[in-house]
Amino acid sequence: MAVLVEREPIGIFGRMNSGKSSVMNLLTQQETSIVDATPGTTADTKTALLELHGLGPVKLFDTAGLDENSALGAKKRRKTFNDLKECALALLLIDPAAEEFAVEAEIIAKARSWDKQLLAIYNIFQDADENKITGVEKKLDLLRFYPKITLRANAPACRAALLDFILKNYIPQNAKIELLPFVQKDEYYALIIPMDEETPPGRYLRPQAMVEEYITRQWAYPVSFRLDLKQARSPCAAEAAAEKKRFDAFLNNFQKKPQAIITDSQAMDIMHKWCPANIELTTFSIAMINYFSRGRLQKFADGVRTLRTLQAGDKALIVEACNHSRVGEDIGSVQIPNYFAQKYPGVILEHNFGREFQDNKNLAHYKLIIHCGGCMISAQKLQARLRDLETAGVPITNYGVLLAYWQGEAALRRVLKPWGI
Ligand SMILES: Nc1nc2c(ncn2[C@@H]2O[C@H](COP(=O)(O)OP(=O)(O)O)[C@@H](O)[C@H]2O)c(=O)[nH]1
Ligand code: SF4
Ligand SMILES: [Mg+2]
Repeated sequence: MAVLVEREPIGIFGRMNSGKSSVMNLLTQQETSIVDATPGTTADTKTALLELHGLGPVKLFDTAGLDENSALGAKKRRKTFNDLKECALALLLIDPAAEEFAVEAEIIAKARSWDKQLLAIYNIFQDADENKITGVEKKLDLLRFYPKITLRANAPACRAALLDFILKNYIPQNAKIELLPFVQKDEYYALIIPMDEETPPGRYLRPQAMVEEYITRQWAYPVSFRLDLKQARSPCAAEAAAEKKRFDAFLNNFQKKPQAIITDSQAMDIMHKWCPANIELTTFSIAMINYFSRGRLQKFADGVRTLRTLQAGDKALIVEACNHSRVGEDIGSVQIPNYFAQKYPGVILEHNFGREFQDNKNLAHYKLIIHCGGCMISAQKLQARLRDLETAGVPITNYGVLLAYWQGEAALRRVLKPWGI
């Protein structure tokens, strides 16, 4: 069956006469758009379908300038912003010789609020313009979040450098990533799902549903085990032993042992001890963050090391991507804060739920970000978060990585191993 690959939608934005149509033609290697010194030459968005080496099928949008002050200009603006919404990547053309950068600031602000990737292109009309770039960056503060290139849009020789720049910095929408790359056909996988009295009936949480569906789709067999966490952690040895016995019986019933156990991160304290050494172990939260960050689990594994350097007075931020109702022994609002109170007294914990993170202007104040699995936000949004944190120089880790780390180095190594880390 043929798989339909979506074209990568890439738009070219900027003020009139900044060289947008020239960039369009540079990329298509033909006169797709009219290039002319008359302001407002590109009246309507021009699109081109092409294959870009290394990126595959692309749909390019050459848009009208956003700074035309007329009734027609207002219509062009609406059209252009609709195009921006449709694009995954915005190429922002900047003429460093411009006097002010209101249009550019507006494009960046819109691209940010829509979680678009953006790459800035300084188009040099005269050699002297290159010296003006530092001035542009002082006036356009938000530019610091984005990669930049300097070129001459009307010089065919600049095409290779521009393509290279796009390839290096753009994370394609079509980059497919496996949810559980270690899953093999005809093998069993045990899912550890501790429900408590408050867990809403009727459905699995999204991470559980995604993992179960993925394993089934790979012609493998997901098998769920409801772990009674309270009993497993009971101070009464007999009670804890009874739960352990139930779990052992579950595993012993398999003629062929499960290849891996995927557990709720909350149960890492138990599973690290109970999961036999010959069965791999990882968590739902780790699977989610790796998937939605498009394979950047290593970054979250590196981030957890920051814990060693935390001191009283430092701030850490707990981020939950959705506003789901928080019940019982919730990881973000109960487990992690309790643990911090014991292990890192004096470290200040703050929370962002749902959309709060986007509006948080103080990211640079945190020593560490602790992010949930992120299953309710788009990969695009998570990429935007990672980009901002990288610019601010703030490390990030994840619930699953953190809860494994707290069980010791061996537990951390174990949950990362299935991912080749
Ligand atoms: N010298 C020079 N002229 C350029 C460059 N890029 C574009 N132009 C000229 O600037 C004018 C506007 O270019 P165009 O691509 O139509 O800009 P748009 O309005 O942003 O689409 C045209 O006369 C181009 O030939 C460049 O890098 N150097
Ligand atoms: S977005 Fe985060 S908090 Fe919400 S269900 Fe997914 S992993 Fe849990
Ligand atoms: Mg044009």
